[in-house]
Amino acid sequence: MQGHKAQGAQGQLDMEGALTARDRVGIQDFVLLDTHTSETAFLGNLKKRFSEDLIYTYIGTLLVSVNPYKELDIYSKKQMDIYMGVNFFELPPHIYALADNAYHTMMAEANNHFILISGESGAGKTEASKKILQYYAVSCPSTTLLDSVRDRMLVSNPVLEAFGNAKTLKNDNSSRFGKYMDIQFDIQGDAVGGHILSYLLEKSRVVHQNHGERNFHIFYQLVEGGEEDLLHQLGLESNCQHYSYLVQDECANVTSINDKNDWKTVRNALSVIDFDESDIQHLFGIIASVLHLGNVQFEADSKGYATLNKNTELRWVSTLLGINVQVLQEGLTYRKIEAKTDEVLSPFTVDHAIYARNALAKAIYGRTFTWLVNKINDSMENKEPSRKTVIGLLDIYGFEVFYVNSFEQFCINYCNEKLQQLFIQLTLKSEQEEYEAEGIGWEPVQFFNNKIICDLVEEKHRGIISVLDEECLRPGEATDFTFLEKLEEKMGSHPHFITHKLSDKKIRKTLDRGDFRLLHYAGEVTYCVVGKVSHGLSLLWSIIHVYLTDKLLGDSTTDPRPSSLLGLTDILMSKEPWYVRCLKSNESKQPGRFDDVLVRHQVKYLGLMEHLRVRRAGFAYRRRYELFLQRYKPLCPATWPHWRGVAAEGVEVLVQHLGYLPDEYKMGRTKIFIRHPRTLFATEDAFEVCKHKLGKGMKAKRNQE
Ligand code: AOV
Ligand code: MG
Repeated sequence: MQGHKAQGAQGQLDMEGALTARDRVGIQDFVLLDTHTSETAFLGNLKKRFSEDLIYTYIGTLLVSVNPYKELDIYSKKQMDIYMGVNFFELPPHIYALADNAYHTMMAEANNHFILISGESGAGKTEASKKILQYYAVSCPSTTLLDSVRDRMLVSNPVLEAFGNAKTLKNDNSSRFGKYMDIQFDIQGDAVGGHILSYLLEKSRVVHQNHGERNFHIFYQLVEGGEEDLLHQLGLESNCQHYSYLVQDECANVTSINDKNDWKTVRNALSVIDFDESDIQHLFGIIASVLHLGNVQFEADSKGYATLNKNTELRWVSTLLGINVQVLQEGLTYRKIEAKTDEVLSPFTVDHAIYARNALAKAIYGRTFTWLVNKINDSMENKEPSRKTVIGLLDIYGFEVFYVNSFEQFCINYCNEKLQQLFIQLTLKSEQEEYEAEGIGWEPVQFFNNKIICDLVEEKHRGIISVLDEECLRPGEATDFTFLEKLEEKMGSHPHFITHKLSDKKIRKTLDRGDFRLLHYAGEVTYCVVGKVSHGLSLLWSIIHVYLTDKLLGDSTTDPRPSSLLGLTDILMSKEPWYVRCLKSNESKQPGRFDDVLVRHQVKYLGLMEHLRVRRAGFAYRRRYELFLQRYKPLCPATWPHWRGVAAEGVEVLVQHLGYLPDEYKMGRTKIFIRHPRTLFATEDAFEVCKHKLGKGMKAKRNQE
């Protein structure tokens, strides 16, 4: 990514930058909007741009993206070239500009960065993260060796999407796991490796899907697209209707999805990431075993205990997993109880046997997913010990509300709550605290801090997770209802927590006795505690509690284990942040439709207006006096080659010389604050020219010598 300006860029700049065109295309950076405090003006600008297919707009360096639900011709190689090495604000807003800016800052400052992509389900996070990865993979300088690493990084996407994404009511390709990917760059700026962490795969989908949703894509791809030989070896029929895990809601066929083609893509991708034939057999053997397991049916014997009526399916599971069929059968129909000297087998009821079967299917799938992520990581690993910097990409599942919300939604929405908290801490809060610390005059901006909701969930001894922990320590005594009662006892008066019992008459009508409702930052969600979807087993949440401790908080007793969500915050806090805020344009996935109410709601809860206010009143750039002076001192005779006084005074002399207007900058205790990026860019341009001259001068001098 060389620092040259491409020719084509200027034409576009003129088109969008000219005042005459302003009415048509709106303002490309909200910071420059005249009526900056008005939400209506904000929405008007977004809508105007959206109607011209301009889906990206800045708030300073934050990128707002509105899902167009149609293919736009803005992601070509030509477009990438246009954005390469060009200053952020010189071109129309683009995801490539953000990617490029993060890259150049990383190179200039030799530090680590991350790009946080957020927004609700279907808003365009995964698409945005793919565009960023493509930009790095395509634009970085290339060698044959690196090409293969880059190919692997790129194909990791279709593979992980096949196994970790599914059709939901919100999104035909919804991520059902959280993904954090580090892209590693060497000292020359080449992309040389990658590493993925996965979070909280929604395993329950393997055995149960809500109305109108599907299982993970890979099942349909295998059954619809799998070669005859392969299906034969796996004992599968090429018909989704045959598998009970796939037809719970009869929506196997979705117009936007072509399972046959996707199968080919995944097969090719697997060979790129070093899957040999035996790995492939192994992988799909496991996937097939899950489908066979789903078809294992139980009947009640005369005492009401579970028996297997026919065991062809079980034989396939046994063959594919290499487990003795007898052992498998016993495992599904009996519980082993350890007595003093020997083991006693206690038979399951049909409900329990189904539960055990489903638990096995989920465990198998979850482990396979972790194994797959590890394999992908092996193939992208860069073993060179040289120094590297990274740009991390975070793409998790978005906030979601369904008709019935279970423990999975609770985890997903809590994840989103945590990310919003991180955003608040890093932008609204720390920004304002810094002005205060630096003694910069400042009118504080009010914002809603969602820490109160994070605490409600995670606080030690008092939060929802703690209560669940306690209940899980009382096997046999705790039930769904005692859990709910405990919550009511502890949270009773909390402004963000409601249950049937705690609410007034009007709200009570909208709640069942087994529900609790949280007022999340992004909206209200009613969670069902009682086992509506679990064949009436008691303490549903405690059963999947393992999932929580294992996946959310990290548990060293299970291995291989996925990553802990709490660790993620630390990973991110140690890096420089960039933000992409994705907005959903309409609920019906229609191209070009902009639903004002829906977009306004998102603008509100994402805190975009507050962010704009802080940005607008604040300063886009700040540098420590020493660093600023060190870099730009050649631009002023009084500071070049050395300034012998205090750094802050040197900076003052320097910026006076450069003609900074009083309104353009402020001098803090340790740093200079610059209001608009254009001021810094002008200085940077002058510096480039000066460097060039200085370089020539030094070369001439050397030649003379
Ligand atoms: P998400 O990642 O935010 O949802 P996606 O990135 O999967 O959402 O986007 C959903 C769909 O919107 C995609 O499949 C595309 O059809 C369309 N789309 C999104 N961004 C663009 C774009 N820039 N250009 C064209 N179409 C786009 V979730 O994973 O459900 O939270 O959990
Ligand atoms: Mg996604």
